[in-house]
Amino acid sequence: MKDEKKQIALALIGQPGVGKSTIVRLIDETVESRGTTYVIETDAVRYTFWELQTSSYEPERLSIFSTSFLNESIPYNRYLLIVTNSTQEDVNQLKYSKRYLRSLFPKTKFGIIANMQDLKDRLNRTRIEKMTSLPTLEISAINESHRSRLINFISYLINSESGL
Ligand SMILES: Nc1nc2c(ncn2[C@@H]2O[C@H](COP(=O)(O)OP(=O)(O)OP(=O)(O)O)[C@@H](O)[C@H]2O)c(=O)[nH]1
Ligand SMILES: [Mg+2]
Repeated sequence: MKDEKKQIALALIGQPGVGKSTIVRLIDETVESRGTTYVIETDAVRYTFWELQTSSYEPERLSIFSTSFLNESIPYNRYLLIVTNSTQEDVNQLKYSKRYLRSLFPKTKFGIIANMQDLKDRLNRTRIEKMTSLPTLEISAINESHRSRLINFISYLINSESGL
């Protein structure tokens, strides 16, 4: 029989050290990286996670990355999860890059993972959603008890029409 699993692609992008790899490991600590991607399979779905480190959302790297991501994912079955350390500075950069990101990632649903909520002076979900108009998850990826929040957020993005 042919492979009829649903294919979902999720790109985690964000500045160096904001917690992208920790987030993938929070979902599945045994996950193995295949080059630049990580694959997590359930009976019905194959989730492929991509990770891109981007300093200041620089255009060259982003456009190279988006070309491969778009080539290897299915329109509307792909997600861009922008990971931030939730500082004012990082969220501001993200906010100013949003329009550009939208142009690079068509037919892609967007969400924000507002990581590092355990550290001081972090913006909360309400604040970030106001600034960016994107659905946002507050999390601390080093906290294993936040795993279900992360899974629920991803399920919510996958099952909702908002965020496009
Ligand atoms: N306090 C705190 N530390 C975190 C959190 N998430 C990740 N870290 C730590 O931050 C460091 C960087 O995390 P990574 O997951 O490697 O970050 P990354 O975005 O993959 O980094 P690059 O791949 O280098 O761009 C590690 O030491 C993590 O343990 C968090 O929510 N709170
Ligand atoms: Mg990493």
